[in-house]
Amino acid sequence: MNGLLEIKKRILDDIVSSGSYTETEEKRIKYLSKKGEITLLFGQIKDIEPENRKEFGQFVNDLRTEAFDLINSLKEKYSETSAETIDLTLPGKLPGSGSYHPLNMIRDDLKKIFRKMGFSVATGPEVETEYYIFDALNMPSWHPARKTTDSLFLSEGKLLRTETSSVQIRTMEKGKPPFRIIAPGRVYRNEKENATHTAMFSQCEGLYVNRGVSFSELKGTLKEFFKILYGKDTVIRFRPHYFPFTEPSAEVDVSCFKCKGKGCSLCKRSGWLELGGCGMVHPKLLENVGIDSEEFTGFAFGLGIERLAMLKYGVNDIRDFTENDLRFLDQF
Ligand code: FA5
Repeated sequence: MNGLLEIKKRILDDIVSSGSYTETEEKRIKYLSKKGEITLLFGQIKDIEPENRKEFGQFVNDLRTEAFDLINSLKEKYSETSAETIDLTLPGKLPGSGSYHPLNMIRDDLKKIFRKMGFSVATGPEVETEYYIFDALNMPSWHPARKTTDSLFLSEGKLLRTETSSVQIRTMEKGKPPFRIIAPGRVYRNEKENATHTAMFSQCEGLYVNRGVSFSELKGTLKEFFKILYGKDTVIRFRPHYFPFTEPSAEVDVSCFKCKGKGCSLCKRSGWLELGGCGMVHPKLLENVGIDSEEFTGFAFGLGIERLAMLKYGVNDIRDFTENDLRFLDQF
């Protein structure tokens, strides 16, 4: 037994003296592998006198357990601190960073610019009733603009809003003039999709109602907005148009930022890009919400948010905004 105790002390001292993870592993191989010293001690059991065999076997077994535990705890210690397991020359892993969606960025720009001009932000539901989309917007049941082809109807006479103009009515019926609001939000149309049209897109409605509001204020407001958004050299033009809810009405074009009005593929050689509709609020709308149209006048506009973003970021296909392709989104 004395000899065995010496062997035990030598082995355990040798293991404890390991100074690294690699050295500890070498000791495991030296003592506990198939041909390791402790493993080989088991092979000697058969040579021991029968009366001592049990004691010998127990001793070797305990030695193996002790050596095993010791090696494991040393390995644990070295794997936490050892430089061998941490390669300091590897480049660090940067945390993945997200980016804002370009439509969110342009919406934030819109809100910031119009807030500075005194507009507050209003909202309305995307599921609307025919009253807010048609009747209150001066499109009675016989009106051709009420055709169902580009509206998406739901059950119980409800429909997905086709334009944010419904928020004009919802805002005005809630209070008394003056009103000065913008209403950015999603709209839906039963449309064939292409590079400039999608069935789901966003608009930003604008409404200003007060005493003595004139068309020149509408022009000034939009002119200022586009200059802040696209730069001071931006030129806009108004083309006469028809909307049932404004009179007079116009479409607003912005000089193509890409070719500076000379004509290019983006603006289809016209030098202009159509971004929205606008006009003076039709007196019928004011009357529909109980506002005296002799006393108050107003202007309204509706801008396509995707179109604004296409211009700002030079995006040639509107569908890119909703495809969730990270190669596109990572650029912003
Ligand atoms: C309207 O929706 C009117 N409500 C705008 C308005 C508001 C006029 C207030 C007067 C007063 P329009 O259908 O032209 O108008 O759409 C306005 C803008 O939305 C367009 O100029 C365009 O920028 C954008 N737009 C229209 N249809 C689509 C579409 N399918 N995909 C993407 N953008 C669209």
